[in-house]
Amino acid sequence: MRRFAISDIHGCAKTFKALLDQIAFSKEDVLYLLGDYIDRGPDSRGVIDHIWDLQEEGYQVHCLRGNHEQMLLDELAEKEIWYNGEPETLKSFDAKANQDIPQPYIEWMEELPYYFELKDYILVHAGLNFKTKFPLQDEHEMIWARHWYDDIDMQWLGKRIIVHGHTPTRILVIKGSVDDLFYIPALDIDAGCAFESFGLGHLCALNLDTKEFTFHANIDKINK
Ligand SMILES: [Mn+2]
Repeated sequence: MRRFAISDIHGCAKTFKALLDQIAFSKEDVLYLLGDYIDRGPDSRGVIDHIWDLQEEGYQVHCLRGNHEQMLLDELAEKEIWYNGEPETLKSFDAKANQDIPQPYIEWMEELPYYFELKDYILVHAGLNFKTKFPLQDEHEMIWARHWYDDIDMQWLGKRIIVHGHTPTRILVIKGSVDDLFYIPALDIDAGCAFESFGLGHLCALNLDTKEFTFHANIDKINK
């Protein structure tokens, strides 16, 4: 049994499937997905459909919530008025507006948890708020946090490592982060799949047991 984490697939369904092939993901393995399935890439619906297909076939896939799922839910609940849904995302659902996205997808997003706590890892989309006494209670920061490493409470964290995405990070920086775990017990695995800047444009799988990274270059058409 191997444990993997992948984050920020962002509508890049083909790249997601190719990366799973690359790591030879099997039913013996466990896959944790850290949110942001939708937006930016061309096939948001295809990403969620593939997750559902895998789960139905008996693969062990566990999904967290990202801020892009939250923005969609907030807009539908009329908590946000500025997020109208990206054209490519809506197109993938054959929808003209967020309200037309089929209900099972919305219900699935509503059920997504904010974090997973393993014995050796905390998995979360963006980060944790260590300015509060109870970092596992600030759900807003779990999907939105940036630049929080300086606040990490090493005593609270113990020997655990926080694995997250949300902030696109160049491949070389991601690879180097494993050597810094003593000082910064966190790994950002978002290699900016849907971005074309130098060093980004990859989807990353982290093997949680060996701390090895596998990268796959984006093979989905990027919407500019
Ligand atoms: Mn995000």
